[in-house]
Amino acid sequence: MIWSKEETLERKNIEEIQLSRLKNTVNRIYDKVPYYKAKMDKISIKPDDITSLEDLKKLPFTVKDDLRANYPFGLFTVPKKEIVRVHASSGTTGKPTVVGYTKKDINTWSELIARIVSMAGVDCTDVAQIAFGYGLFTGAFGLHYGLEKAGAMVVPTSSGNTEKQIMLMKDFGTTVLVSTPSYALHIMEVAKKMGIDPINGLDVRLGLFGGEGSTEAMREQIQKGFGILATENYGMSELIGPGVAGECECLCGLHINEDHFIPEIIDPNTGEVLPPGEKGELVITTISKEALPLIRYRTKDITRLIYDKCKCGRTLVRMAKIEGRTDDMLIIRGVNVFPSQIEEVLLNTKEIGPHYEIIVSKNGYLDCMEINVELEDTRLLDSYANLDNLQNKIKHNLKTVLGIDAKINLVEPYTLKRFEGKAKRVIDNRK
Ligand code: DLL
Repeated sequence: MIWSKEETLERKNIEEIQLSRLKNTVNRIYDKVPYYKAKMDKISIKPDDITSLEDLKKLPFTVKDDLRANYPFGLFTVPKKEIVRVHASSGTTGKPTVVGYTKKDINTWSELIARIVSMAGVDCTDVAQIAFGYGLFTGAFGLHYGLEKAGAMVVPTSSGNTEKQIMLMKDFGTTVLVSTPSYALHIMEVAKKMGIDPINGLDVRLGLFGGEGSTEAMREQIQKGFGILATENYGMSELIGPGVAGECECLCGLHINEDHFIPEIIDPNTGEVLPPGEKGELVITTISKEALPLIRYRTKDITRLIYDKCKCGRTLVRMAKIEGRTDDMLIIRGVNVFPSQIEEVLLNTKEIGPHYEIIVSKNGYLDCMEINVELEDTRLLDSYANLDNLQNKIKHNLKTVLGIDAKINLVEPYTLKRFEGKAKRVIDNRK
């Protein structure tokens, strides 16, 4: 279902909205945030210099360090009394990145989520179980209010407590699972252990997955294992949380809510804006947020934009599945490797399951990569020759894709760590 008319506007009309909102946003940050004013004054840009969308390029980028430098509320454009909610990103070191919302921001957020969940096929007959952690993370609360707005019955189980999660799923007739893709895999596996067939024993028909990257091969595993349509949605705490973009039922890229976010793709090394369709770092300018508007925020996520009209009728530009993050890229013996490339090869090998771990270390001066991956079927362990063949096959396929060697360790099922939130599959011991 198409939730709002803005999803199908002609490009010219979308751009009119974008320009008018961009001008308001630039005026707002210049007037209300001394840090932004100083940044713009330094390069002699005034809000009046922004007269077209092309002028966006003249504005400076914002990066995570800008938020850190202004911790906790320094980039807010409203006094604290107008903030009704804060969330924070789960920074592993130091202080988190804090984001704030006015009442209007919270309404906008619910509206955008209602849009993306409707895009994926949710309606008022659905029972949506939210298996993201409730708390400072934006995932659970963001999806919660938007799903309610779309009319679904929300079951706020939060993440973890997987057996109980599955029991409620069965008893309440959950039709929509909201989680990270890796937690969905784990839920699937635990259901099987409990003697519940994820396909016939549960009513789940749709997944709303996000918060972390995953490959098409992973999507296929989840779709097959659960018997569901696995859609993906994208967002980031700094930008609003989930709600920036989402997939419709055509599964051909994530529609960006362009009347609220202007996307650009840049070369991450030079900062130059790349021509339409080229792959690079996604940069987003928020144009409707009150409390914490961000200009040209560098997401570090790598994707490309797709401008052709989607079969669903929406005209909103789509972003391709995120390929990785500029800070996730491993450089191994001089070769750039994205964990998603490894995942694609592993998950396309039928004898192994979707659970793996990448370990990078140094042997003297030389980088070494080792991959632990679980076998799907323990029977392979009985034959040394079969194991050896499989190891060599994976090694060969990885070498073809990456151009480098990796040591493959095939391990027994259920031996690697499982994740209830965002998965951490890379251990880089070189750091
Ligand atoms: O993960 C917001 C979110 C929650 C989005 C739930 C969707 C669903 P952060 O914790 O700030 O916010 O992490 C943002 O997560 O820059 C991406 O690298 C990654 N990410 C989020 N969604 C996707 C996705 C939330 N669909 C960071 N595909 C982003 C790939 C994703 N990566």
